[in-house]
Amino acid sequence: MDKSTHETASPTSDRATREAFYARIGADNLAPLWEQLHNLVTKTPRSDCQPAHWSYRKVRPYLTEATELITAEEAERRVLVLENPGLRGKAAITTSLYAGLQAILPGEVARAHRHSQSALRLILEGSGAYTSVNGEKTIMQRGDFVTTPSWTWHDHGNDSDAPMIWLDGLDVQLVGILDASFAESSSSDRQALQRPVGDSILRYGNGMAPVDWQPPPNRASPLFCYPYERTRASLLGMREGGAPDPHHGYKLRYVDPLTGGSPMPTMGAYAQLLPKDFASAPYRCSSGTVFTVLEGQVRVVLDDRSFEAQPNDVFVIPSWAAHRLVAQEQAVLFSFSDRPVQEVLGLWRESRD
Ligand code: 1HN
Repeated sequence: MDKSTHETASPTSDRATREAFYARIGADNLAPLWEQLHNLVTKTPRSDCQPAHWSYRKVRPYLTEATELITAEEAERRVLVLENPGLRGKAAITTSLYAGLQAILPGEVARAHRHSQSALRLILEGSGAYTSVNGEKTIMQRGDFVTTPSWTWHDHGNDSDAPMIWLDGLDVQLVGILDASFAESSSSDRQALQRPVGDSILRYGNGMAPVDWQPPPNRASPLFCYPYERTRASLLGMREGGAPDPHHGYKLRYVDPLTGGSPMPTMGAYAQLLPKDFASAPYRCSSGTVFTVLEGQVRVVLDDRSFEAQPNDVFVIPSWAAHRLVAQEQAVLFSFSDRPVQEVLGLWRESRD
């Protein structure tokens, strides 16, 4: 722009005059966009979410203490929330997602309820506890991925002889920003079961489906348990069948077998195998992502820090944070993010450097 034109077009007002104006219009619920525009529309994502790492070795004793402090019954859900250091007080691990570690002792029950928020679980420790989802019980083993889609009744119980610990992931913040939270408690601790254990895997998990199947209103997969045994077999098979992707190693996404979409509309979940001595090329995407290590150990390298993640550790990579994954031994990672939401809205991006 021509300098003289610019100068004549510029109103002259000092900071104090402007502040006084902002204060006056503020009383009428108005604000000047020009003071905020650069923060609202950034060239690339700017997140308060920080990279963070929770060591299971450090957190596990706190979970034991929590089991001595409060019963699952009193707590409703006995969970230690993994709070992102940049988002403290918001029960958020990324801007859009919640994560926590839940402990349930032998004989305990976490009573039935349902809510708009979708939840996923990744079993970290113990075996033989159950989750029941909409009338079907599933017995869980380490590494199993289990969903409780929006508005499905769910309760957990531990009929085994050891504590059971899993990672919970929920779309709490996403549902919160939409003011779309509804919840209901059941009058009974355990919901009535309507189908035998394993029914949904037999109906939907064998490349077939009941002939008149119609998609449910919550748009979630009717398959709600993905046993680790099968996931692991697929990853190992992929390793035999070709070279790894330079950014991801051998990476699979969990799918709704009826649609090919994500198991729940608001969260995508993934499992990946990094072969021994694999060092990924730098990668970033617009979905803040929560990872946990199922096998091996992984060095996570970001621009300004790096850390070593061991089995059952959880770590989070914020939106658009470039990172590399380095495996000195073969490793398996589970991860989840809001990617399906961004994709359906046409927002999701990645950069493969
Ligand atoms: C919830 O329902 C569970 O059912 C766990 O196990 C964690 C965190 C926030 C809101 C609901 C569960 C939760 C939750």
